[in-house]
Formats: sequence, structure tokens, C-alpha cells
Amino acid sequence: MNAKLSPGLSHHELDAFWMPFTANRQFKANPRLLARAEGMHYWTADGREVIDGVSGLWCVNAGHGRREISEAVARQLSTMDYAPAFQMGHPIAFELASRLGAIAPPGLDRVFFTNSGSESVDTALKIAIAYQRARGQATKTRLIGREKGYHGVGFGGTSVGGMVNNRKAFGSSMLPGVDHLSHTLDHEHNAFSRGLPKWGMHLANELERLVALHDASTIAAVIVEPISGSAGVILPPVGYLKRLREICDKHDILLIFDEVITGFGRIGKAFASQVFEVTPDLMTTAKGITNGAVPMGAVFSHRKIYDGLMQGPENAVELFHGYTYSAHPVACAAALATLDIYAKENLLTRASTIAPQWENAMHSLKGLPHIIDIRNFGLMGAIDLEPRAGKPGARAFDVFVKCFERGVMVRQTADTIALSPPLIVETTQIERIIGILTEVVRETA
Ligand code: PXG
Repeated sequence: MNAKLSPGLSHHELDAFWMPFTANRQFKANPRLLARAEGMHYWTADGREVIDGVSGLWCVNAGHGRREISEAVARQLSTMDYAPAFQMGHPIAFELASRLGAIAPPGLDRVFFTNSGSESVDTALKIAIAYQRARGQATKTRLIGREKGYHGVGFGGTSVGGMVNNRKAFGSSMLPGVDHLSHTLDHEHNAFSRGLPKWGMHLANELERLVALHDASTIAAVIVEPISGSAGVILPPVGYLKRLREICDKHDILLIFDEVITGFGRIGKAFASQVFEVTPDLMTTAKGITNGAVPMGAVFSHRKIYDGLMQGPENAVELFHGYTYSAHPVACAAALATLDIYAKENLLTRASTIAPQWENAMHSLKGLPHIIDIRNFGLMGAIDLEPRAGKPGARAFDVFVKCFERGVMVRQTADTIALSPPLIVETTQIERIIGILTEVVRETA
């Protein structure tokens, strides 16, 4: 096949790019190429309009093609393309950290910059262990994650993560001393719950069991996503996160919220911890921080942790950690422009206004063939499809492909279809996304 797919690209030219988290051979036989984006839409290389039901990959919260961001990036590139942040600084990095601190949960106003969610997670895990050591608790090194958790693809994030396909190929080359809580997905008690499920708060008590097994003196931190995104919008049962916080406090264990997806307005406030009124000690973010336009991540740290690490002689580096591109000036410029948009258009709280309508739209899918669960919170939603016998994931993959062909982008993982539209989504666009998904599910055997 040598037909041109788009100007300058033929089929065999797809070979070199080893695509991430993709069935490469299947994709390259039948590519889906995106060429342009604006507002709520993508356009394919052959000119078809596709409405974005997942904010790109949970990141383009203010919609695509925001001129304020591209202009800020262009200005910054021509003013100062790069500057180191090791033993040097540039003003907008400090400005951005202060602006982020101002919207952060109480006390979490010390900000460490990274370039992705994976780097934020590994950074937070390292900070947690280093902090325990700095306060004389050097045996507190163990990390607790959760089944079905996704914390990126570094060795730290893979180790505390709990999605089997992300772990099984990498053998035992993971961090030692990691354990996992049970996930909170339960079809038997909670299928078709609207918003947070009522059953399952007691699952947080498993942390007590892990403490009894390992002893609190060996545990540095617990890391969870307030809502698991990647594994398919798995919600915390009512009271679960508060209980986790209580048990962490009781045993002097740090609590890390991974807000890479839930951060920056996804569920109706700047961060999920503000919605659930549970404050972690560290919070990892990325994605929406720059509206997806430039790679960037940030770890929000409680002051007590920052202060705890500011020890030793003043000329000593306090934390031997950082990236060449930490606080990259172009990313900082993109993030500042993004925060301006969020503030001007009230986007960080808009999801709370649309959530009831979103919930109704999601649950209108109930009763369609093969749907065994529907979950929603803020502007996140997912449906679980009954797997085809012996072919896990095949039914949802068909739904994903057909949706794309009919003009709506959804996210598929196993037999789950997840949705998280940009926070600018309008009523008619919700109707279009759900309308096409309804047709496709109805027609998919
Ligand atoms: N933590 C969480 C909670 C995430 O959702 C990461 C860390 C890692 O971020 P980076 O920037 O390193 O990718 C993520 C990323 C999906 C999907 O299928 C989700 C993510 C990435 C790719 C696909 O839902 N989330």
C-alpha cells in the first residue's frame, strides 16, 4: 500500500514511529490520522470533523487551538527559548508557582515542576521518602498504591500502579517494598450509581490491614487517584477518601493524591481534593496545567514537607532531583496563559454546573444492549460493556472505532468507554456525543 494518507505521508512512512500504548500493527493497517483542532473539534487528515469527547487525552480542558496560549508560547520562544532552573531562575517560573499555589488545596503551595504526569509521580514518591528520612524516619520507605491505579510509566509509577497489562511484561524489575489496596469498582453493589457510589467506604480500612502486616514504621506514603481515570472512571465510595486520610494521620503516613486527570477543573473545582474536602500531603498534576499545549507537570507539596527538607548548610542542595526542562520557560508561559483562560471563563468550576446534565446524558445509555455499568462524576463518565466471550476488549474497541468513524472521539480501555469532554462543552455537543455513542452501542453486537 503506497497510497498517500495525507500530503507528504504514505502508508510505509508509518513504520518508523513506534506508537505509545497502541496496537501498532492494527493501527498502521487502518490509521486514524488527526490533522487539525479547534474548540471542541478535531479534523482528520482527510477533512472529517470529529467532536472531542475526551479532551485529547484528558488534558485539553479549555478546548483546542486557544490563541492566548499559542501567542504566549510564541512570545516566550522569541524572548527566551530556554533557561536552566538549576542554581538559576527565571521570573515566570516563580510567578507560575505562586499562581498555582493560590488555587491549591490548603497548605499545598510549594510547587516542583516536571514535564509529565509520570515524572510528577516519581518526583512525589521520591519527595515522600526523602522527607521521611529528613525527619528521622529513615525506615519509612514502603509505598502503598491501589489495584487498577494508574500513575504513569516510570518505574515508580508502574510499581505503585495497579493495571496488570502495564506491569506484567516488566517482570520483577519494580520497586521493592510496594503493596496495594483493593480497587473500589464493584458491579454487584454499585452498578449504575449516579455520582459517588454509596457502598464501599470500608475498603479504605484495608490500609489498617497493610499497616498491621508491614508496620507503620516502614510505610512512607499511600498514593491514589481521587478518581481513577485510565482504568475507566472508578469512583471513590462516599466517605472512602476521608477514611483513608484518617488512617494515614493515625499512623503518620503521607497521603499523595494523583490529580493528573482530576486536576484543573475536571470535577468542578480546581482540584478533586477540594471537591471531596480531603487534603493530601502531596499532589501530582500535569495535562490540564498547560491545556495539553506544551508538556508540563507539577508536584504540589505541603509546606511542612518543603520546610522539612530545607535542612543542612545553606549552600547544600536540599533535594537531589530535577529535570533539564523543570520549569521550562515555554511551558511556564503556556501554563500562565492557561490559568488566565481558566480564570476568565470560570472553567475550573464550570463542570459543577454541567454535571447534572452530564449525569442525565450518561445514564440515558442505560438499557442499551451489553451495557453493564455506567459511572459519572463532574465531567467524567464511563460505560462498561459486557466482554465478548474469549475476546476481552473487542466489543469496546469496535465501539471506539465506529464512534471515530461517525465523528466522535471516545477513549477505550478493556471493555470500558470513557468520556471527559473539554470543560467548554455545550448542551448540544453533549447531546451529539451521547447521541452518536447511543447509535453505535445499539448497532454493535
Ligand atoms: N497519573 C495519572 C492519574 C494519569 O492519568 C499519569 C499519571 C501519567 O502522565 P503522563 O503525562 O506521563 O502520561 C496519568 C496519565 C488513558 C490514558 O488511557 C491516561 C493517561 C495517559 C495516557 C492514557 O486513559 N494518564
